Amino acid sequence: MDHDGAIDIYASYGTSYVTPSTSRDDELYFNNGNSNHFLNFNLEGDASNRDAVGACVTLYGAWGKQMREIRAGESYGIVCSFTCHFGLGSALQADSAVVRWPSGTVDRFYNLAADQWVDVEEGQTDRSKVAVIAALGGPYDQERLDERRIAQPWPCSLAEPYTALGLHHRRVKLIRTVPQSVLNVTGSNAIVDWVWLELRDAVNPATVHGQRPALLQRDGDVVELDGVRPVAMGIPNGNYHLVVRHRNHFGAMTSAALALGPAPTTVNFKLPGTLTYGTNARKDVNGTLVLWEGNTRDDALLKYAGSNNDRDPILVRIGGTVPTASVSGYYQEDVNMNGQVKYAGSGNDRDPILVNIGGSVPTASRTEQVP
Ligand SMILES: [Ca+2]
Ligand SMILES: [Ca+2]
Ligand SMILES: [Ca+2]
Ligand SMILES: [Ca+2]
Repeated sequence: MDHDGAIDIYASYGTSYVTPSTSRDDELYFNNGNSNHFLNFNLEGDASNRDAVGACVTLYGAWGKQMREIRAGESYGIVCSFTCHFGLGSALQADSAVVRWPSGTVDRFYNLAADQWVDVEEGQTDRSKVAVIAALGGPYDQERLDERRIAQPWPCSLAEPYTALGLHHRRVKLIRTVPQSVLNVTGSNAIVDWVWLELRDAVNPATVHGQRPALLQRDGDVVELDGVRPVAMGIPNGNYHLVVRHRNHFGAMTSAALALGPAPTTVNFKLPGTLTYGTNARKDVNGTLVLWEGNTRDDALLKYAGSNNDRDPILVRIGGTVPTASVSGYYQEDVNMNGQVKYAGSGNDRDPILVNIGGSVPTASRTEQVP
């Protein structure tokens, strides 16, 4: 009932099969749970029936293997939830989940963090796949930051931050999380942060058809939540513009619509040859194109001064009064993404905003080039 992962039970009493009891009230066992963990799957069929009756979910982890089937009914007059519920005990993640549909389609998920509801649409892990490569302006070209990340994992959020930022245009019920083990990878494939991919309509690119949170590696690969695979966008194969977005950087969109299918289509936003929508959608750093950083107030404008500027939130984050103060953690105001919000002094998060609007006129602004 409350989606906390501890199953609740509703019991009704009747005098006959379908007549409510006049002597006994219905009862609700409201299970508030304990310290154990869970993973739940909600399935939606496409080629198979919509309720996914007959589908089977197998979950693999340190405990071995568990299996659940979606059944239409258990007995006369009762019905069980169509949700596949798995108790994980003390385990914090599952190694993989395999969903077998009545149609024969198979969907596979890897490295699922515990305590989440996973929405699965039939065939989603094999649709409209993209192998995106991109770079963020904030942490880019700062060698020492990269070195630090090799030695010490970046304090990245386990949950994607975009749901909370209200970026969803389309129904997405899932708050996606990754296990800590995915974030502990070091070297060129270390995870820098969450990014957000969108597929836009080929003719009217303001229309969003599909969205996914994904992970950005240090070398620029944008990957699934297993930290490795190209991203399956989960919507039918077809022609789409691709948008890559980040919580405090401007997004960028391909100027061309791409024909996407089950084999990953590579889109390298770092290359000048990959044309993007609008003018100067990306920043040129010695020939590599990166996303513009500094959009601490997540709108389509980069501003240093005036109303709704992106500089003030930095000061507010560090307390609002002492400009030399700093705060550590995973914050939108951390423009250069070194794990620390700083307003003044060396390596502060304020200067890059001024640089990106031109460097000299504080009242200038820059506009995001995404329709
Ligand atoms: Ca409950
Ligand atoms: Ca890589
Ligand atoms: Ca802004
Ligand atoms: Ca910073």
